[in-house]
Amino acid sequence: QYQGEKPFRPVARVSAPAAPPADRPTELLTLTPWLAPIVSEGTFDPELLQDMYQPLNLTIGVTAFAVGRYTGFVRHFLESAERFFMHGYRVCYYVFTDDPAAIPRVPLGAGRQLSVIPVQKHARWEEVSTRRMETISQHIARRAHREVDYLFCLDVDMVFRNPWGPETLGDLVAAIHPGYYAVPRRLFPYERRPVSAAFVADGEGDFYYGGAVFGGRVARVYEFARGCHMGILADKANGVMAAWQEESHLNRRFISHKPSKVLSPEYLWDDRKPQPPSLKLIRFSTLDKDTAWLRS
Ligand code: 2GW
Ligand code: MN
Repeated sequence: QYQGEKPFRPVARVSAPAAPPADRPTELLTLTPWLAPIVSEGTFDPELLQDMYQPLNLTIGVTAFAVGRYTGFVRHFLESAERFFMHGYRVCYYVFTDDPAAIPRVPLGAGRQLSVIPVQKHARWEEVSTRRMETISQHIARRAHREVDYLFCLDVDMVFRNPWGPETLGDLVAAIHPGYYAVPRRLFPYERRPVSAAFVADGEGDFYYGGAVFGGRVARVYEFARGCHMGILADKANGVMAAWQEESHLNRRFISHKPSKVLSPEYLWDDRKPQPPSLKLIRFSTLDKDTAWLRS
């Protein structure tokens, strides 16, 4: 079992060649092979969506975990969400933390509320992120299923920079990982050991999704998170930790339970990467954080 430091994931640099090689388009697909839309700027009509979704009077939930030093991200996360996330909709933020007193009371717009939910702090860093699947599914079963229609589960070390609206709503929603949207499938960092429940064989897989963004109808998110949690538990019983923890399990599950909507890297970017020309808008992005300090 892996016991050491979390390995630093090298940031894949997107070089900008004068002309892209013919076999590697820089434009993203707009439809998956199973005909789910891949959402990016220009693929939807915001006014039409507004007219369709506003009358439904939906409530959108957000989960974010802020354990240990990650409480320091909450203010920026919430303030930016207030500016850009689901403007004009009812929103419930669920912030899970080991230190409720450290969560800032950010002023929220009308119809938007914050719930701070205490969780224990796990000693091992792998547990902090892998336990999220368990906590999310329990929270949906106990409470969120009554309070929200859709739920997004997001990393907290990120900020919103541009509007995130009803174009993101779907039964089961995944986001393409910013490091792998232009990478051939054989290089995707899936879990490759058959001993793991997250195992992905060569030739399997569609996209490499990020663990930092997933969501959908609350009942579907329940099933999804629970399924991932079961895989994580099975691995734990076998003394296995998947290559990228719950992100590996999420990727495994999205192969057999295809997302009905896929978000382009506009919705899951990383400030440590230069913005490629094919990406028109960055809506939600990982901050360039001091990884060593955060995890010490
Ligand atoms: C995570 C790793 C090592 C040490 C601490 C933590 C940690 C994470 C923590 O101390 N406190 C905490 O609240 N978290 C939460 O887990 C927080 O919400 C954070 O955004 C999330 C994922 O951890 P993070 O952001 O440090 O990991 P990344 O940005 O490398 O995330 C990718 O890989 C993860 C698996 O290791 C997850 O799948 C994540 O969803 C991915 O984006
Ligand atoms: Mn993160």
